[in-house]
Amino acid sequence: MEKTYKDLKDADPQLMKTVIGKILAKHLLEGTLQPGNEIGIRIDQTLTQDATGTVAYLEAEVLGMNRVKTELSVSYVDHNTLKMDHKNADDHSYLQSVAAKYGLVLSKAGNGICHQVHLERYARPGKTLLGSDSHTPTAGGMGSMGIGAGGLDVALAMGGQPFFLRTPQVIGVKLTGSLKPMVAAKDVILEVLRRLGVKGGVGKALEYFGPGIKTLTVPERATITNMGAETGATTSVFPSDEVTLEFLRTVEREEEWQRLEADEDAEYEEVIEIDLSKLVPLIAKPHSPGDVVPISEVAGIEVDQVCIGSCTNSSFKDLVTAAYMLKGKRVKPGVSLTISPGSMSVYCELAEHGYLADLIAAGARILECTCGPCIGQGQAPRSGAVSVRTFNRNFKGRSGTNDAQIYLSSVEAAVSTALTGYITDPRSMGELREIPMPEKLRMQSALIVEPPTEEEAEKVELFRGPNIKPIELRGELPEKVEGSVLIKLDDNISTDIIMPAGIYLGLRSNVPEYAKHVFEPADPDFYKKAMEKNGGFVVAGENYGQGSSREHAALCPSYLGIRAVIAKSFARIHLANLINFGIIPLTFANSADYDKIEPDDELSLAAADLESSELLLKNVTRGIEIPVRHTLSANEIKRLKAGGSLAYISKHNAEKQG
Ligand code: MIC
Ligand code: SF4
Repeated sequence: MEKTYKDLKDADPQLMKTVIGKILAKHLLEGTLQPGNEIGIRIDQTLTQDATGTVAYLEAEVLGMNRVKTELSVSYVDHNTLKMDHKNADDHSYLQSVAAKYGLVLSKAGNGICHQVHLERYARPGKTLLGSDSHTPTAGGMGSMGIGAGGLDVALAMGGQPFFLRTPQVIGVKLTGSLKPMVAAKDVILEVLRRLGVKGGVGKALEYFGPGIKTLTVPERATITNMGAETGATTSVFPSDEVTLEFLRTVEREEEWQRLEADEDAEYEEVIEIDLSKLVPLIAKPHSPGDVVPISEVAGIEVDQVCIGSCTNSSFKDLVTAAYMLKGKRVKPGVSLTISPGSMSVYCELAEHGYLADLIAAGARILECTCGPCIGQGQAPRSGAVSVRTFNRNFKGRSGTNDAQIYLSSVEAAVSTALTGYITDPRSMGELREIPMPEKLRMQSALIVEPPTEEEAEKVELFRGPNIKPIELRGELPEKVEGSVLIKLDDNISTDIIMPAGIYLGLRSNVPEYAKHVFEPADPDFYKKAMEKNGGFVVAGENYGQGSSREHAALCPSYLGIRAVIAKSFARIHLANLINFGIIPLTFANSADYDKIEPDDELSLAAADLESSELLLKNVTRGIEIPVRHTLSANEIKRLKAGGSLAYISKHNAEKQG
């Protein structure tokens, strides 16, 4: 039985009627449940993946990690599995030894993409899941509350600490009607993105309701909650109903079902209404998941590559759809089509029913069950190529090719495009016949490693390859924070620009080396400049740090001596990561003041002024003062002054021990 930890008399009564409010209430440990308020919640489950996991566990070691205190913690290996040299293999061995020592389940390379595997095997209605990956809300398709966070926050949650967040405003997304043939769940989330854009969800959470939800299966719901991350929303959740029960039956976990629905008289802060029967196939144009148009607007553009997979669209249904559409046909000779199954269970099932043969015979190249091309691990398109992908992100350069044009679509649209060789409205391909789904999706466990007993775990030695460097703690904030502006950036700067992944993924456990590539896509000389000037300031526009949860986008700039970022606004996870690593996040009180700072200007700020949420930033070069703001809580200010949360907590732990 779950306990209620907190007196809820001051909680927002409307919020308490929603699914999200109900889950938060059951897990509330600190604070009052009112939109905008900081709260601390209990975390039931955590997940990490290899690209963010090594640093999360290195941080957990700094914090004095013991056996995990959650109900379940899983360490997935899915992002970087190519093993081009020892670095990658060493990371995997470190993760395997950590899992054994501290009591985590390990999902080995090849077992599948963390979110797809978690949905199939572990996500449970009503639970909280914190993951060091921004697409953790995928579990919301099951009525679980998945939240993406930096690795340090996940490390703290594994140690039984509360997770702190601002209570989101809940937006209700009302679905009515049912999807027309060749229109998919992906089009639903693309429609949400078309309306909200890439920052419309910041500070908010999306909750789906209305008669239309009954027409969507759990994997379809998960496609929708997965890509809700692209709106900037804290989480996205569907209720847990008969459809959820049916899915749990398919994966033989029906005893884990519980009904979880909003009260009938629930009201949302805002409602977005989507009539599923009126939706048309949509597509996101380069280079933003928020740049969504009806596919008919871009139909006819010639395409070089089509990639199917990623945590958004790699379920059994997705890939059987591809097999049905490709059976007996041939991919256009000018197109390279790749398919990455979401999990080994999906992969096996495809093989068993003969679908794999249909895909292969049509000319599809089957990749491993990993993130693969989605995070630039292979399949970089040729220069200037057009690539249509069923993924969730198309930020410039993320594919590995800077001038490639990446479009995001449903599986139906992607397959249609692979068959014709140009962007194609799937409705022009005729109707798909009803796809029969198996009664059971058998879970394959050959690549899952359960942790040993506590006694055996004590004997486990942690494996540390030469590329795995310990995390250095940052010193306290000086009284005067001074330096020059090292870079000035536009709106919507993604973490793929701040800290590129792709070919550098092998450096995730080595901060000093990885830091050499900070801001490389925006300014190849950034590292040199930061070293010469001994750190400084970053200036940016709206929604700074959108996208990934990778804390390296704060950790590495912090290592280079970046002291503050002054932006028009921030993305949620990145804002938390900046605080964790001692970088002051400030916003302009008047957005127009963005024009009053130029690269190389000398800036100065008194650390003591942070006690007030409104303060003045001196532009010494121009002899002016610029009003800036922050939304930091007293606790966050303390942490920042100590050099970030990691420095603060380790100092406290050391003091406690004597
Ligand atoms: C992504 O999709 O950008 C990633 C790679 O999965 C990231 C995590 C990372 O950078 O390792 C995410 O979404 O958080
Ligand atoms: Fe992996 Fe791509 Fe999903 Fe990130 S978005 S977890 S890289 S599949």
